[in-house]
Amino acid sequence: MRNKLQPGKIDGGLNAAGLRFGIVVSRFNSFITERLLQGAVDALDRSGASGENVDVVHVPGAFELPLVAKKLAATGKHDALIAIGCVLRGETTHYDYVCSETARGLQLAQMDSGVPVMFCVLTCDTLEQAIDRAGLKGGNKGYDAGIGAIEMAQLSRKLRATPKTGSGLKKRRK
Ligand code: INI
Repeated sequence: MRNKLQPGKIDGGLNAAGLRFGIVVSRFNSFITERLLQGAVDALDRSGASGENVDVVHVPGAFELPLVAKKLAATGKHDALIAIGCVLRGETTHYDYVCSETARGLQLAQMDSGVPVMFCVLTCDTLEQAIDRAGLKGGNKGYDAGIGAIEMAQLSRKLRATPKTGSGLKKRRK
């Protein structure tokens, strides 16, 4: 049975023209993160973004991504941010702390600021797993994050709070 009611839909499109993006990239495991960056920039470029509307900031490691994402969001210059990193499991528990704090910090940055932050941080057991996701068998997760950033940027613009009309609070004529 088909419903008679047709709900209104709010979707984010995939046209990046006129949208502004910030990309934060970790230098740690740069062999991987620079390929993810290329993928993200490729997605924005193919979707109509222009160079002057895309800022790229490098940080030492994944752990530093959240603070810079938060600071970028506070500038108010970007419609969406992309955080790029690659954490590889080592012999100690360091990996777990870096992964969890990076994810938590990036989520806090987007929730506190209201600016979408794409989580493009690979968390892999092996270098091979990371390579697969940075342009090989698993595609390029940077490209995917770029496309996601466009959709979230569009959605954010559409869902921006606007003052209600017809509230009856008209300005009194002098
Ligand atoms: N940073 C990463 O981005 N990836 C890693 O795999 C990694 N490992 O394995 O140690 C890593 N560590 C550095 C960390 O992000 C900070 O830069 C460092 O602890 C200084 O705060």
